[in-house]
Amino acid sequence: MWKITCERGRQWWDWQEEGGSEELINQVETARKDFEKNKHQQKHSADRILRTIALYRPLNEAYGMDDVTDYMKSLDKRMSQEDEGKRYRIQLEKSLATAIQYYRRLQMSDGHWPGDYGGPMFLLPGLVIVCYITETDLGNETKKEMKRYLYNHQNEDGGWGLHIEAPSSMFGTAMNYVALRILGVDRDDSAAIAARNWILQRGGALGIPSWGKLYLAVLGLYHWDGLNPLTPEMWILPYWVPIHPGRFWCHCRIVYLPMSYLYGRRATAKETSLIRELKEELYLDNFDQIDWNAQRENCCKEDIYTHRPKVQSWLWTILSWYEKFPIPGKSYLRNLALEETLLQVKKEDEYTDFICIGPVNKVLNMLCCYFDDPYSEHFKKHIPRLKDYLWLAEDGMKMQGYNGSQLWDTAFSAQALCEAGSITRHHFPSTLQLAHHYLDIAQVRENVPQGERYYRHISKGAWPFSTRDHGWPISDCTAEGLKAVLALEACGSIPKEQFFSHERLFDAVDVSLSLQNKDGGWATYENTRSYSWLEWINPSEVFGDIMIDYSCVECTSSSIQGLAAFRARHPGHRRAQVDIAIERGARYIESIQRPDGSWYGSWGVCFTYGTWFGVEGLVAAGRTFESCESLPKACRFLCSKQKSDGSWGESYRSCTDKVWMEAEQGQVVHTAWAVIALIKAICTSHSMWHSDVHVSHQAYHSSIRKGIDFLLESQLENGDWPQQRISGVFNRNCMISYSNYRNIFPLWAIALYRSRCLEEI
Ligand code: LAN
Repeated sequence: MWKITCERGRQWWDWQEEGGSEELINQVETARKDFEKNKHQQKHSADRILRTIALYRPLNEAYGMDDVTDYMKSLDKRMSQEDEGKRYRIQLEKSLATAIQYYRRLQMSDGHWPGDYGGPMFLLPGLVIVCYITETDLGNETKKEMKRYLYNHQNEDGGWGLHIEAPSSMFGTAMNYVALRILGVDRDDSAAIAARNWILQRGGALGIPSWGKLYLAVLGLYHWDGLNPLTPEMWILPYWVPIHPGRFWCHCRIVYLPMSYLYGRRATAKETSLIRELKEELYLDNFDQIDWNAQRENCCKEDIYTHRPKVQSWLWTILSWYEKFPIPGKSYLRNLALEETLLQVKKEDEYTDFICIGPVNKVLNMLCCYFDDPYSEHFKKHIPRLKDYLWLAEDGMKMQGYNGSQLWDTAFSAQALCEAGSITRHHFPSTLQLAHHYLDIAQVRENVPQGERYYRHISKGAWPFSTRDHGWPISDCTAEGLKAVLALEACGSIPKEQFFSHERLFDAVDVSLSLQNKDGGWATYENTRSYSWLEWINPSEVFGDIMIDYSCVECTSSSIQGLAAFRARHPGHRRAQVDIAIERGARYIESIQRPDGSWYGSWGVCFTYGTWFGVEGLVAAGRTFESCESLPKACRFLCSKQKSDGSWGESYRSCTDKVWMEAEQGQVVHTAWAVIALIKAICTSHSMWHSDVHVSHQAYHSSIRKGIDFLLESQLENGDWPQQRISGVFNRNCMISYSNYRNIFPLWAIALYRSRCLEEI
């Protein structure tokens, strides 16, 4: 039976030969069967293994188990007694109490909510390939579950997409085909045949996008001449050059870092019989007779998201001459560059406790260290940290997009729970205390030593997205962490002696203020360090807008909200800077509102998500419905997208196409975002209960009420909500799961409605 272990936010699955009651095992098996039966319709798993195990823990063993039996009974009783008008109020309370009663049981002993952070389909193959090359054993049960995952997410046409809901692409298909074969699936297996046909019908794996070319090249399955140069010498340019990698978005720089080391060394695995077989299976022609140089720009049409401008192709041609022809001093420069890139790789490993910033550089860094010295301690330290990225669900074992979303989910959960006010305070206080504990242990308490040398921004006082070990500071995680701490400490359930010291809050504010950009907005991890024309040299065909860290509505809004919440508590601290930062942030948000009233969301699907942040940011900055144009416009936008059943539903295609695309079915997460935005825009205006304003808000109120009713109707009996479509995104084109959103946001919306809009009835 599998066991999930959580400690200091670290969550990982272990296989244990013994254990697991028959009932539990049956429930897990049923979950697997249910998924498989419906895998082409519902591609998103519902984290049923974690949840089954978590709910199975006896009450007294799990933490935060305030006894609510009597309370739940009393609600039923009141429901049957009260008159119609009051019954709705109790219905809301009951919905919240059931939701919290369910959700608190998923909380772990360190206070965080674990969850599946899968979605992308190009990550697991990277891990499998690197483990193959480095001879790292994953264990039979893990391999079995990985195969299950690959089978479950193969599309009906035999291919795999960039993410679970995407149509098949060469990147997805060739990578996952190789992974299947490495995991021991025979070439004559029917899934393998279907996948190979998909690849060969499109001319073979020659047209795999650049990242795939790199993975194949290290395996010896693609010739290095077929890659556009990943010149490591970039790293020894002076920093003032606008194309210095230190100026890139951190994810971009830190993924191309190990790539350029591997490319610079042409690091290639030794040939095995499997690799010889794959050389035949992936291509139509004989591997050794392929004109590799002609493949540099070859990318399958199914894969292309970002089209290359001509300048980029010229750049690659010039750089490939540099690779090809003898130039004096070249090998000196190359050695210098390899030394520098390896040093940068190793520092990133150390500073993140070998977790690394994300799943791509995690395995590539590990590979660099292996090629550097397979017997080194440094390489070995990578291995136990692979588990941090693995997640088991009913669809199988996957590699997640990060080492989890622990802090992010916990910060939102805490705020939603606080919004439920007396319900949580009176009946579930220990869940609030535990959440506070997680926020405490997850805050970053120091800066990276010699940070600047490694292009790192300050991190002392920041919150990361996942765990303190990971430690990369993020603007909106810092802000949401700060908001959550302030909300928890104001709710009355946290003992005073456990409060954060003022210094720790001040540190968070310092980070927040330091991250504001010249344009008034906030980007993700760092300030914007270069120009958007760098996108002309974006080498990745499948991702958009990755070159620099751009200001976005989400990070700006969260940062404004964090600063505003802090200002209310400590009105004297850095007051002038805080005021100015908030006002500049609000103007930035106004400036990027689209003509239709919406905001484009960069990290969630999509206009619903962006508009929720846009509204919250403006409201936190003091804008009101009556005093500005942006809020009414945003509300009109949202209402125009409401479905007749009261719900909202947006497709992930909004993110890729940058125009509103309706999802056929109402989504609870979108409905909650829209409802929260409307409530914040409408129900917080002080004049709302004055007669004339009240009348003009009637339509909005009924729209909000219909949204709330949809959420109430969609709630399951045990307090959960159904898992629907994927709701997160990155780099415009790849979707990612936020498995706890289905609980957090409906709960938050209903709580908000109850606390702010009920005077009306
Ligand atoms: C994340 C996860 C968190 C996310 C939010 C905090 C929600 C957002 O508001 C700001 C951006 C951020 C930090 C973010 C950026 C891109 C990430 C790191 C991810 C979506 C998780 C995975 C993704 C990363 C780039 C995936 C690895 C793939 C590559 C193309 C390098």
